[in-house]
Amino acid sequence: MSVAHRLPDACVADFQRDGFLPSLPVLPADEVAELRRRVDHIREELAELEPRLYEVEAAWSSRPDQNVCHFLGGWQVDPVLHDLVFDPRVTVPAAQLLGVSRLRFWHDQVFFKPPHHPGVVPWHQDYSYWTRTGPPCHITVFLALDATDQANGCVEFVPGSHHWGLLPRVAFDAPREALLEHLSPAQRAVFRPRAAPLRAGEASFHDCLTVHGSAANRSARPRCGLVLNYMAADTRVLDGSAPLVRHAAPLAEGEVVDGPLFPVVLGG
Ligand SMILES: O=C(O)CCC(=O)C(=O)O
Repeated sequence: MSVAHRLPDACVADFQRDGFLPSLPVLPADEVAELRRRVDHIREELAELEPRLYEVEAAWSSRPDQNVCHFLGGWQVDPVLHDLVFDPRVTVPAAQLLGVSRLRFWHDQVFFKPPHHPGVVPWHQDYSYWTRTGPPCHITVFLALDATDQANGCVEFVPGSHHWGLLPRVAFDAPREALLEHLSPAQRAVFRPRAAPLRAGEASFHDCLTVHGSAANRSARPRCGLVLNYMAADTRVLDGSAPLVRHAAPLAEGEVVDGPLFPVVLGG
């Protein structure tokens, strides 16, 4: 793996201990501004672009005043979002933290909270939505396209929760605390979320089993996050009953997740 963009060993140790790396500078201001414009464009044209995306969150479509704007597959409609998927400033630290030499793209997501908006992202584990692929060796990169803090609902992580095993899946529009009823008393006792504020252009990285979520945007500022999800290149299909994402060719159970929508982005 190239030496450029590699993280110090201490960052990897923190990630392994906590299940997340809270912030890493990734992109300069001009590139963030360009991405932000492009995400805004997709949001403005969402109705027209929807058929080319993987998914627009149904809970948001039906109640946009209550739920966070969330969609997947922007990399399929915008060339700058597309190229970011392969960018070593993202892929090198992601592979290093995941502990793999070959990294595969899974999908992208946008989470947008307008100013003064009540939408939350309930506590959840990403892998609870991804159990059709496995074993769990996936990582999420949350790239802030706006500065995020507790006032506008930055992401918060529960340190050590990546060691808790798989918890039940929570609906996107569930109450923020819905997951808590599924925790053991011991897990609840150490449930101490840590906010991960970011400057625009910084990213957090988290393990697919790390419990995380975010509060409402109480500020006058928008909060836009572009999320890139990756997995070990040898991740397999565990349920071949339907394509893994819209537009993907069907893959049989047991096959390696492969194809043009799931490119190997590092390690050939
Ligand atoms: O935007 C948020 O607050 C949540 C993001 C998230 O769930 C993720 O990055 O996996």
